[in-house]
Amino acid sequence: MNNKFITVTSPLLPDLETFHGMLKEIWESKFITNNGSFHKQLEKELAAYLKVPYVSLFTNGTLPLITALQALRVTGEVITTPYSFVATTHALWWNGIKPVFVDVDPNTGNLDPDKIEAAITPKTTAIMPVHVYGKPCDTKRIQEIADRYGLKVIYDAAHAFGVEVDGESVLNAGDMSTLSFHATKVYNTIEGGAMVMHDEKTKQRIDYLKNFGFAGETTVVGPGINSKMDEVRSAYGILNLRQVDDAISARKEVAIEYRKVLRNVEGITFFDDIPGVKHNYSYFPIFIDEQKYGMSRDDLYMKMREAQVYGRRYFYPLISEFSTYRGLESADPKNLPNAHKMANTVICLPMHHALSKEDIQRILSLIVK
Ligand code: T4K
Repeated sequence: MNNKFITVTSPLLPDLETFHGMLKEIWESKFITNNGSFHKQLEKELAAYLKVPYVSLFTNGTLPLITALQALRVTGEVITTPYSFVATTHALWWNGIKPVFVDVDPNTGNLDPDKIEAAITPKTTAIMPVHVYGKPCDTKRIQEIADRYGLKVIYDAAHAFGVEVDGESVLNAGDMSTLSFHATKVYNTIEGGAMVMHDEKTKQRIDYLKNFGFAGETTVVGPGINSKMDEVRSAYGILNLRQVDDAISARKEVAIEYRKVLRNVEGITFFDDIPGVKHNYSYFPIFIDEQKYGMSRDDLYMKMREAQVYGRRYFYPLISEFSTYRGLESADPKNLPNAHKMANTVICLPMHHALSKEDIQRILSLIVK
């Protein structure tokens, strides 16, 4: 039996020799951070690749969320989803903002637009949805609600690198979108992230804010933070951008193989591609109906682990179940039935560019009985 570990993801790595060449340039220039030439180049190349007007690079995907809330002066209460990675809600907490959890649509896992209005109070200032697993939110309906109530919209697009709807980047929705370039993401800069904005003035303001608020050697325009990306990771990012399309194509092949087999397994469901959407295949979540499948999610999860296949239960437990948040009125499980059901039944199967046909068969053989 093949006992090689199969992990939920594996990072896309640039060619080492080419990277060495770029490191040599950095060493020679001695310019290793603070808006250097590779940083500038990567911001430009990313904006072109992602089909967005402006990109500001960050040192991870959490700080652009925190900074976006600061920049838009969001206060009071923000409507958000419990079905995400904790960083989404932590960004609110770090700004002294009260998260108000709204349930998700079981067909997408994203914030259910039908349930947003009932959660709006006089203290609500913004909506912070997540394109979970890279599946686009209903951005049109969310914007309509935001416009009606005068709310800001910040998308946590950590999973939505390169996702398009009818040829338009999903990152252009709302007031701002944020990305994560963590090692576990479709596109990575080891640690890293970015903010996408619509106009030059906002880009300028964000660039000041991520550099302590400095607008010149002696001018500080606001209480900024340090969340800059350095030259080494910018260079790495430039190289990874050249191979990300191939990585996404390889991921798509994995999704095709999984779907072909799992479609016939009673009690297992998954998301299909949505017509008109360019997906990035960042995750492959399956949902287990214990009654129909004849085994619980956790038993299957453990069975896979024992066979060295490490899926992950993204996103279990729900954010609303963590001690920081579970005292909130909106964290009551009765308010979040769909999110709870998803969190209690999900396993994200291994999904990355380097999975072989043999790996895929090994994973599927553990699920198909
Ligand atoms: N918003 C959303 C919706 C997010 O999902 C995230 C991050 C953020 C915001 C915040 O963005 P960042 O500040 O992180 O940029 C991971 C990631 O750390 C996190 O970035 C990600 N979401 C979250 C969903 O997953 P873990 O704790 O599951 O990662 P870990 O270390 O267990 O890695 C999973 C597997 O990946 C390992 O079993 C093996 C493989 N791996 C991992 C690393 C780090 C590698 O092969 N090489 C590696 O270097 O959190």
